[in-house]
Amino acid sequence: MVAHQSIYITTPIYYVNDAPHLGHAYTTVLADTFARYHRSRGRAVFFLTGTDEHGQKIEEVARAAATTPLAHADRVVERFRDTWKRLLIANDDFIRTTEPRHKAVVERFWQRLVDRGDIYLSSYEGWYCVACEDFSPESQVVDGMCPIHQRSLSRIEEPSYFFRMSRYERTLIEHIESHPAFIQPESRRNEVLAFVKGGLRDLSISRTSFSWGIPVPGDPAHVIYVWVDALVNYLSALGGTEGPNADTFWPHAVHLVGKDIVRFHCVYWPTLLMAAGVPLPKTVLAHGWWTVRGKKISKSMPATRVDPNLLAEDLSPDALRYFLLREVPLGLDGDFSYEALLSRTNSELGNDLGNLVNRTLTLAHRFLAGRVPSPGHPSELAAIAVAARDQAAAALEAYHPSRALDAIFELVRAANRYVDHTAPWTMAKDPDRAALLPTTLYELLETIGWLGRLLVPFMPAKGAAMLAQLGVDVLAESTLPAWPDRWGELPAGQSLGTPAPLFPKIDAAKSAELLNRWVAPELREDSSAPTGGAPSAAPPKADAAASLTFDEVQRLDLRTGRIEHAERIAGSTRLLRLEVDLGEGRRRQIVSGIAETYAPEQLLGRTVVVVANLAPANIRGTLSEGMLLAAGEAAVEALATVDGPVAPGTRVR
Ligand code: ME8
Repeated sequence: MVAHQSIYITTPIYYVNDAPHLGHAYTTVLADTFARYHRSRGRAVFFLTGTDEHGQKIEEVARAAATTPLAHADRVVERFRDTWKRLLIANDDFIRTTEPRHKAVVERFWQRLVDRGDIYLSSYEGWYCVACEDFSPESQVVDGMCPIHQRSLSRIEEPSYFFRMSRYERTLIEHIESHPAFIQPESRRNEVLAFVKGGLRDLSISRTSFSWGIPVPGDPAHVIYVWVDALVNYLSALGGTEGPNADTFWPHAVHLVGKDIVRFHCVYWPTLLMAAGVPLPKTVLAHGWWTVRGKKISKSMPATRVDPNLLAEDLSPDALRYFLLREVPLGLDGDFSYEALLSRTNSELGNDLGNLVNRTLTLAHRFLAGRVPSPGHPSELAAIAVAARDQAAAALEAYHPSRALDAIFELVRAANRYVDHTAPWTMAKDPDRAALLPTTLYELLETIGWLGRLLVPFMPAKGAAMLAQLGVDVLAESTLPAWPDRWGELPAGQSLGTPAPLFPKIDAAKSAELLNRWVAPELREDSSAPTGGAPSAAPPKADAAASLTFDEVQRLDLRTGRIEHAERIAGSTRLLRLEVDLGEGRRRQIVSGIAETYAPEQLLGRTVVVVANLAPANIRGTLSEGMLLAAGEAAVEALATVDGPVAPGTRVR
């Protein structure tokens, strides 16, 4: 449970160099889901998103478009606002860094740092990447190029104000070490700690070679470094540290960010706040990247662009949100596939959830004249619903939305089994069971009410539609639908709404049509093939006859690994959880389907061959970071090993 009953949830403020893509949608949907969940628990929530409009990058894009930076920003910001509306994002505020309210707070913030003696004038000489809006350490520069964006760096030699970041190195290390919730997940926390322990240098925080930014107070030849300007947005949206909302919401902040901007949020931001004498935010929560065929979705890579607007329009915003939240555990990277989106929509949303609602409502109209019956004794569904609710709450408090959805869909599946085994349509004709029919349907209707309330944070429109089909006047509830509390609250006698499919089935022809609309022609699997086959954006399917190039084989990172620990995974006859030393200074956890061939104790100390660069996956709720090679067709017959002693982590080629 959150100790404090108010919570401030933020997304990064996005650059207005181009329209939002799926990556931006992901962070914003995560933040909206957490915000809606906390609101449904009756907590005070302030949810902020916005746009980052200053800096060299925006100035350059505007110049290329023969317009002014502000005119450019005015145009692009509308695309962000439209997208958030389409994705049912209910933010409490939207901040633009070009607004006077922001500028005023940035200027005061700067002055505080000056007053503390933490800003001094010197000169900067080094490399700068405009795409990163970041200085590139000499050690990372290869042939004058940015290693992330593969674009040439600018050599900068100019006077610059510096922030005495080095002063705060010790205090930052102490803060991170004594506040485990500050940087999540833990892997990011360890990275940041290692970075800070490597030594903090003072930070160049002003530029003179362009002018699109907030002028340095008292020295307008300089503009304030865009990251300092941008980070302060989290305070300026509250009206500054003395602002009307600051008392309630600062420092109860959870900053949601992608892993690309962890350093800015976990090193620059906290040291700047320390210097200004402002308490640090409670949490920086970093998620992984969405990729397309292994490449990060990014504005500068048109081939990876996935338009969330199109997907939300063609499916529903709820289906897209569900997919983003369910597909990848928060913190890991995920490869996006249109097929996986369609498949989850059809199976989990259409077949499992949609059918449950539809058949229950249809039965209630047929046998109960469309009214909620009186409740009888609670069935097994009541206990399952309480467990699902409590697991979902615990998962959301710990920022694991995919786990929360898993728990909620346990209830969906249990309710479908309940329909199957009670078979209410046979009850009316069976004199021994006819009296049980109303109670049975009550249990199902109440389950749908609970599901609607549990799902509203994830799928606001469909959750509300489920409640509306039960005759709950969603709009009349004082706030938005509340998290479920007591079993049996659906009032007897209430008129049910008309059943309508929540997620209409997408058949093969419709899928082909949608893929045609979504996938750019150059990205289709076989763009030269005669028409007829459904185009696909999924990774190429293995073709028995196809041979791999040498480069393709080289992409496989095979390594020797020593098994340090092995145990069975409860509830599975096939799976073992292994801890394997790959010479990385930490053990990798690998889930392996070899339990029918090997007992855990047989494996300890063995050297095996591991696919080390397999994308991490969640198997039965356990993170698996690699795969063991083994011989055997359907069943594992023997593990692949090496013929002689080698150190863990040795390359196998
Ligand atoms: O960095 N997968 O803005 P930005 C997942 N203005 N998330 C992604 C993503 C992907 N492939 N691509 C982008 C900036 N994101 C600064 C922020 S905050 C004070 C200033 C998401 O437009 C993710 O949240 O480059 C990432 O951190 C953010 O968009 C970067 O957005």
